[in-house]
Amino acid sequence: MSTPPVTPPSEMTRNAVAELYERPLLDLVFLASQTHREHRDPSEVQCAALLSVKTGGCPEDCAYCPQSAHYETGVETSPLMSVDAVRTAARAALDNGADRFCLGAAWRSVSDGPEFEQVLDMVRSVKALGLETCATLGMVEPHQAHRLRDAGLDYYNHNLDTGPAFYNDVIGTRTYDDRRRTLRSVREAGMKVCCGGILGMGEQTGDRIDLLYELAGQDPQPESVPINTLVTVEGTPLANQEPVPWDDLVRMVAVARILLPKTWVRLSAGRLQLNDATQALCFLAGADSIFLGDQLLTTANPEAAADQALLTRLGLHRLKDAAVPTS
Ligand code: SAM
Ligand code: DTB
Ligand code: SF4
Repeated sequence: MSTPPVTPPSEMTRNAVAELYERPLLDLVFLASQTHREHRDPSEVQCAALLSVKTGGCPEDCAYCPQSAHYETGVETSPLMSVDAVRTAARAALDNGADRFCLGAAWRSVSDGPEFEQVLDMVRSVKALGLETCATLGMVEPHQAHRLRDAGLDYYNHNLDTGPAFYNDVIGTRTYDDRRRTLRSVREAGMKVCCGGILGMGEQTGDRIDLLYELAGQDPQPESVPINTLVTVEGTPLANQEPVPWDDLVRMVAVARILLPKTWVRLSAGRLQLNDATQALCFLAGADSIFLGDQLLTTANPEAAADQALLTRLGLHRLKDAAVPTS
């Protein structure tokens, strides 16, 4: 029988993370499921909605991204949305069962000025609807992070994307340390950290282990970890990557759950490419969060009705529905 790790997950060495990662898949799923049940109600699924408030034309060269101005992807650029339009989208997301609303902008970094003020107003108006708020706007400086927090931002999403050794193969216009700096600004401003990565970009197993080690070693650990599988987009350098084998994804989710026992582990981009059985195994392995709604930022996500049907079939419920008395 497999024994649980005795070292606290946040203090595990890189070798210990690798040993965990290499355990037999079903042992891992069992251990992850046990961990999940010790810390949370495993039937609850946190549901975030995503809205691209400024789309395309981004100066960064992230090789996976349809919004980079470096590639011809056919994504139409659009300027910053109005606060009213964002409020309308957030209200619709709330009605559809989302509990968190995430604003995404195709920016390299936040710049002080009228557009940032408008984003702060967006945060205030989403917060006023009673939704948890999240934003992903690129790099932020400490004073900008403070302003976002003061406007009512609960989470800031900034992904490390992969391990440090593989990172430079994917992104040339900013460094791993830039990302760590932004994460520090977010944390020091008192916001919750949403930080994860992408599978399927051509990384080795060791790079995935490096990413898990990085995420688990943050002190405090991120409150939310999105695990994306690459959505391949024509025109990007990674357009022809092979799909991620289902068991690789389940393994990644399981190890993330064991290493980050109190964190929301989100089965993030790429769900449209997964069948129901794989998603079910991911939930068993401790995934407890999804993006809800048929659109991610520029690519498609499962229809809300299909997700609701899947959750019902698995005996899971949306976090927002948990507070509703059943009798
Ligand atoms: N521009 C900001 C930034 O990069 O920090 C925020 C938006 S960016 C689109 C947020 C994250 O989406 C990226 O860090 C990456 O992890 C994820 N992402 C982007 N394109 C993706 C794709 N094609 N497949 C999977 N994940 C993707
Ligand atoms: C994250 O980790 N995944 C989301 C969110 N954070 C911002 C973004 C996924 C984007 C997928 C490609 C697109 O739709 O443009
Ligand atoms: Fe720009 Fe973000 Fe896309 Fe990178 S991931 S190109 S920073 S929008």
